Amino acid sequence: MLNPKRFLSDLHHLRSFGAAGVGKGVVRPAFSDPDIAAREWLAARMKEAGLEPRFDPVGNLFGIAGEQSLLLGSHTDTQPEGGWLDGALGVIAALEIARASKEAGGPPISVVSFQDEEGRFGVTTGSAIWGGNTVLADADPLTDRDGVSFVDARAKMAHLAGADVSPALFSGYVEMHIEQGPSLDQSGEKIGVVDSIVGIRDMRITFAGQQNHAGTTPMALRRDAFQALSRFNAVLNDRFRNVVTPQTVWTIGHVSLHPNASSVVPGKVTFSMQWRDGDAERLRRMEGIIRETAQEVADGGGFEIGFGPMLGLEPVPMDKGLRARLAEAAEAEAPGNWRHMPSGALHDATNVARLMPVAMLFVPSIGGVSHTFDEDTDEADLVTGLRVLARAAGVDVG
Ligand code: HGY
Ligand code: MN
Ligand code: MN
Repeated sequence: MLNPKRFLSDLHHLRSFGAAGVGKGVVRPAFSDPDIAAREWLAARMKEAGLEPRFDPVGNLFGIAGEQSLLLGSHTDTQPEGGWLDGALGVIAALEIARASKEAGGPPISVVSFQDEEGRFGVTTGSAIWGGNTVLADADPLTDRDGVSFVDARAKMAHLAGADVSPALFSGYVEMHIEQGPSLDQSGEKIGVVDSIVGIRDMRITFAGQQNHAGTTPMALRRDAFQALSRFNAVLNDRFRNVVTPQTVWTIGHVSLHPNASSVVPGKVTFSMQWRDGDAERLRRMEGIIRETAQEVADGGGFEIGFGPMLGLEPVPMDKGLRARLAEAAEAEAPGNWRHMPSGALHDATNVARLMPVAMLFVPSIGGVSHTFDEDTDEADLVTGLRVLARAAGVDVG
């Protein structure tokens, strides 16, 4: 039978791999020692549950229940500073449901923890490769913010890696996740049934000017890379106003300034430029504005400009049939207290949608925060999510 205590205990145990910060923080980036240790623990737990654990060549870990099984899961890697639930919730809920179903002689449920969903190297790298949104040859040269390549990082898991896992084993994919935003927390609703996942674009931009002495170089003669970034950001925000909706988001989240010293006019800046929206055409228009603005800033101040490879995923609707099953289960567990909603965060489900029908459900995030040590959800809400997912998967909830 579905065992919420065992589910919560496994979820807390997973947090012990990379536990950090105050509260329930975790530092477990893809291919770090805690990430690999967590995956080895999870593989053992899958085996105990009667599943066949298999790592694929990029570190995605599957627990296979048999052919034509429903696949449940998410990811167990974290952001450089993350919470205990982002990804982990969907994987451990999947484990509990697969285990309970086996014990009760229910339908076969398989489990997955995708690798590098948080994009240390790309955008949802492990599932993007499995789903065919990118190919290994293109992913291998991608580097993290310290210059480590994907191919070198995944070599750390070579002793675990096996053959590709065929998507033909699975009939569909359902991912439970924390919302990571404010909607459910503010409304007091317990479940979000996702109707679509937004699209994303992500690239690195470089402005190269002239590194020089911060005391002797007159302001008019400077080619200061920080000033270029600052100007680019201000002009961009202004130009986006006519194009975006209240749901559109864009972020400069990583900045590397060279040489990053108080008495040196910075000669070079490389930064991440990311934007997300549910409309692929709007994403395209925003790309045009970004490239044009960056070029104008560069030309106006005498900077060399560099654009890195553009990574991205298209907006994806969820499968109607699986959505209906989740909606029915949500109504049974939280009558009148759930909603349909889009996902503003990216998820592995986007990539898996190329292979099979997919759907997602959300539980509330306290204060609407995630990608921070402060991320949390009431345990009662986690259990409601577990029960909705189990019901939708056809597993006895007791
Ligand atoms: O950034 C995202 O949306 C996800 O958490 N990878
Ligand atoms: Mn996640
Ligand atoms: Mn995340």
